[in-house]
Amino acid sequence: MEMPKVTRRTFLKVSATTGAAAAAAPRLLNAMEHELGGKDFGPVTGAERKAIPINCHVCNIQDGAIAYVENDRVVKLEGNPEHVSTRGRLCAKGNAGMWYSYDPDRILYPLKRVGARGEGKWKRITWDEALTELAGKLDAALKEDPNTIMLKYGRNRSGGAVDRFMKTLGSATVVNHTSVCESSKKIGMEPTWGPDIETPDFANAKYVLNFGSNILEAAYFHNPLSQRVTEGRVDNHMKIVTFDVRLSNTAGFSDEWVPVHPGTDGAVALAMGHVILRDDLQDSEFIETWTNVTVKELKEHYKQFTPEWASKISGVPAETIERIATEFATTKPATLFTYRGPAKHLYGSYNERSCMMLPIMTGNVEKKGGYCLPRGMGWPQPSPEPGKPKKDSYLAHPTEYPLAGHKVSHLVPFWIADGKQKINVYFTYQDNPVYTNPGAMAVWGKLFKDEKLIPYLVSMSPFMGEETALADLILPDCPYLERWEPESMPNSLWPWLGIRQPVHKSLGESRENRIMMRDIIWKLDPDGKRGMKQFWNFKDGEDYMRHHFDNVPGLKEAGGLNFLKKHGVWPIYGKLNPKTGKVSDKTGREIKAEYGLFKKELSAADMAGTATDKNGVITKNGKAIGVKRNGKNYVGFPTGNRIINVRVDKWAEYGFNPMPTFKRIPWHEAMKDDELVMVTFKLNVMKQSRTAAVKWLAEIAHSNPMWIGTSTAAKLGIKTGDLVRVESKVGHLVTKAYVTEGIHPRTVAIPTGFGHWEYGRLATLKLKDKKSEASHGADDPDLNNVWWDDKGVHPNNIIPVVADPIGGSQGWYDTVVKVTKAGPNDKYGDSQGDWEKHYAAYKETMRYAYTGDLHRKMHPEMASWAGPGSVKHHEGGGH
Ligand SMILES: Nc1nc2c(c(=O)[nH]1)N[C@H]1C(S)=C(S)[C@@H](COP(=O)(O)OP(=O)(O)OC[C@H]3O[C@@H](n4cnc5c(=O)[nH]c(N)nc54)[C@H](O)[C@@H]3O)O[C@H]1N2
Ligand SMILES: Nc1nc2c(c(=O)[nH]1)N[C@H]1C(S)=C(S)[C@@H](COP(=O)(O)OP(=O)(O)OC[C@H]3O[C@@H](n4cnc5c(=O)[nH]c(N)nc54)[C@H](O)[C@@H]3O)O[C@H]1N2
Ligand SMILES: [Mo]
Repeated sequence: MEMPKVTRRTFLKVSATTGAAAAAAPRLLNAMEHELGGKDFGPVTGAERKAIPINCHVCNIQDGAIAYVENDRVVKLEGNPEHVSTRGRLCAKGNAGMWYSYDPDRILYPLKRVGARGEGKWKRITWDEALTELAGKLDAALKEDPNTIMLKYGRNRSGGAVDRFMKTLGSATVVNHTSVCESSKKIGMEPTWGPDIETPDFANAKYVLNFGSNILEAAYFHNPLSQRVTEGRVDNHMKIVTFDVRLSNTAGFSDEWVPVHPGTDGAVALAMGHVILRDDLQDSEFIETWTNVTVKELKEHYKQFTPEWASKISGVPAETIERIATEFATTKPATLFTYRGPAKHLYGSYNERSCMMLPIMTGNVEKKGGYCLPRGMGWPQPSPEPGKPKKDSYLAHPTEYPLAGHKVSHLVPFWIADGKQKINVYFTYQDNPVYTNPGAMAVWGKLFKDEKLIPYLVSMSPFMGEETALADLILPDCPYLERWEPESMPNSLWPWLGIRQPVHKSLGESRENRIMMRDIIWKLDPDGKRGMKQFWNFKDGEDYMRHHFDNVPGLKEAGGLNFLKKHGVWPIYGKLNPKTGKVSDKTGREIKAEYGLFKKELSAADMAGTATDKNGVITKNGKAIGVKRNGKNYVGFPTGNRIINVRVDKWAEYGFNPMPTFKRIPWHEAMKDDELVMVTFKLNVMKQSRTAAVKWLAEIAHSNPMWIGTSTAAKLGIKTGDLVRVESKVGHLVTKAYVTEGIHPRTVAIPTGFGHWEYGRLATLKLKDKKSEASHGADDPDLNNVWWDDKGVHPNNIIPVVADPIGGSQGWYDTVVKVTKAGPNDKYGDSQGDWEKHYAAYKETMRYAYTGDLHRKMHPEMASWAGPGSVKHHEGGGH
């Protein structure tokens, strides 16, 4: 039996934007289905135990899981052994996911604010009262301008429902959280090869370069990828080299940890490229065939990036750069992985592109053990679908950041304060910028307390997070174990579709997101006369899901949604061996993943009605669908010209360097001897703010001392456990020190996910407080067993906004600080940010935008660029 094919159409979708397209999915192997027989009973309750497959949503990896339920209560969560990406394994967070449901401070009823914003005084109201009040506000806003209705979402996995809701209202004011997440990585990758992420084939690689991703603890896909890293190391003697400012657990698991000065990965990667090209170790055929530059041009361009130059900037010895570059280029197959380390800086997009050039110039793309395109699947949306809003929104598409396709959400409060756009109703959904964004309470808290700027704040949330606590109206959403959602993640070489389904009855009066949004629309348009109701004709969440899944080719024949309800994932490629991770058919023969997706040939039917231009680009109905190379018609890469763009002409239009390059962070260059760079990082058992109330995780990690290097600490007279004062240009905090050899001497690092001032009694350690009358029926006796009294310190108040002028990303790892021993008036947990100073930082960062004066200063070459096609090779080399 052969492996189900990833068809060309699937690949196109996978690689195109995240927009939902119909899935043309692999053929299902019915024969491989497992029939579960018999019944299971809980040893304690004696009740029947049901096993319900879902996709996890404690963080955002969406691992395949199984919920075991007795008497309508979840007793255990485990990995789904049929899931081809996560293969029966779930991380610590995933195992603790039922505490999202059973959080004793969970919000179970609609709440209306009665005190001042943030005062914590609420009145329980009925759903009808809540919807009537909200509909009144929406009506008024719609009369003025639909764009005055804003929705900002964070971890949105609603499968298109949130966007549908806003389109139904006719508003384009939809903002996400991607600019505080990884957007400059995406913006570096997309114009280069199409998709916004890679799937490194660790299991089959011989050599791995990891720039700033904590694969084993965080990163996208840490569970599926860490399994493959382990396989590669154990079964394949793979070597892995990790560049990080600190000794993360991934760095510790690597063969080599190379500490870099924050923000300088791009320079190191360029210098490695220099060595590879200088020594003729590149894959010339791949470059000439599949990129838009010649080897000659590339060699010429990379001449300036010498290891000595990069060494001065990054602190990585030139010999190390030489050696690792040579090892990487001469060990095949090899791959690269990056995450937020290189990307979360002023010029993060440049860094990402410089890194991804390494697997490209060595021809490791889409090879077994190489740097592979992501594989995922889409699903159709129910029809009819609402059209695009009539007017665009500044907040969603700020003109100063034309290349930042994933938005610049962290500057939104300043833009609202500056009057760039008027807001009447602000919806928040799975988002907590008051805690998770730069400036935190000092910026977002100030915005939300201002009733002139935000007249009406509605939170759809099951939890009293820092943002929800400032709302006027709270609509109790269902946590992930109580709702229907479609899912797919390109987290292995095997594309899949999955679902979440309610595994127990929703608690209290909570309503799952798509039903809550449907009810809002129904209230606004009860008889359908406004034309809104037609888009929300769903009986319930399951009914909505049938529109997604019952007509997907392949899945349809297997049973559509019913198949997914039973298995949680589709397709089931074959029998998974949990020990080896291998998939085999009935006869025991291995089913292998496919490679070389860009080299799939277009069929005669595909070619019908196409035109091929002088560069070989094949278009059909005005859309590029492939590229002709060496007489063959290939599908190519999902870019505009179907090849890899080493030179991104679009960037030159706005005065950015279209070639792989590096720019220093000017304020890092000007750092004084007593200044350090503060970075933050994620711990394996915490997920930003969302895990705040999960008691099993809090018991493992509840505080976050600041890492500081041994020699640096010695100079400052600081020992582990000492109180330290950390001061940035926008504020200061007081925390404890953890002295370690495992960090670059010019860097300090604080884990995020701690120091809550809202999010219930456990997160805030206000254990003696009474529970709110609007929360859970039964209290949790474990709240009396909390033995720790340190909740940690949250760093975000003292982190200023920085926006990558290209990718729009927040420069989380750019903050310059001064660290001293705490003084007599400093108290542990102090954390002060100042709106005026944050505002000044916002003004400053916008000067780097392509319209700003610092852009012209940083890119003096701008004037001499004649635009696309006639690019001169400047930059790099020492400034
Ligand atoms: N356990 C857990 N897992 C998670 C999450 C979580 O909160 N907790 N969050 C999920 C989300 S939303 C995301 S976006 C991903 C993020 O996944 P990652 O990007 O892997 O995690 P981060 O901790 O953000 O940063 C990665 C590393 O970058 C390092 N670093 C900082 N500055 C630099 C630099 O200039 N150069 C280099 N080379 N390294 C640097 C940090 O020390 C850190 O170890 O993780 C996802 N998975
Ligand atoms: N200092 C620093 N800050 C960072 C980062 C960093 O590296 N350093 N990393 C950033 C990254 S990578 C990211 S992605 C962002 C994440 O930022 P956010 O998306 O704002 O944060 P989360 O904590 O994932 O979740 C936000 C809120 O969603 C709500 N929520 C949780 N589950 C549900 C649910 O089922 N339904 C509804 N309706 N609401 C729910 C909770 O109230 C929670 O507070 O944070 C960023 N913040
Ligand atoms: Mo993220």
